[in-house]
Amino acid sequence: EEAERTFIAIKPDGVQRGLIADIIARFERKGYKLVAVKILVPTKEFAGKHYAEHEGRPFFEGLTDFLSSGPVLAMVWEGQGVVTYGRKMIGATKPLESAPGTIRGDFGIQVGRNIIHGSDSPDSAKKEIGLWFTPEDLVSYGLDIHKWVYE
Ligand code: YYY
Ligand code: MG
Repeated sequence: EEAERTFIAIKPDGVQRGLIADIIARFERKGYKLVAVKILVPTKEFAGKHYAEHEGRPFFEGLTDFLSSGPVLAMVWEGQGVVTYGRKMIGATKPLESAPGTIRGDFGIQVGRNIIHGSDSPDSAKKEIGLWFTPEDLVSYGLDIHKWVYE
């Protein structure tokens, strides 16, 4: 059975606010494995591809302008339940509706500055990982803590 993976990106606001280490620590402490990571400034066109499902919505221009406005930390995380649980750790789309303890709940206020992206399904995860990374970018390695995280 194939390992479950999700695409996580810290948006320009999260990078500028110095939240990279805090966010990585949350996924790491949960027991998930980091299999790819890079920092880059996406072009507006690339941001549009990433958010293609939202093309035509009133917030699309602002959203793609914002995602391409500065460095983004793109990551792939692996582990059981990582797509759904990753979204739980991220919180609701609107930070003021995100529970305290979630990333958006702890760090954000407005929807257009909600710090982080996470794939919403295994299908989107596959698409987004394929858009942001090549297969060779994904590192395959064993993690010795896994015997303490998984039965
Ligand atoms: O998956 P998630 O990021 O939680 O929300 P989406 O509904 O996919 O929207 C993507 C992105 O668009 C959201 O993170 C912020 C922005 N956005 C917005 O600026 N205003 C909205 N009313 C809805 C979404
Ligand atoms: Mg979404």
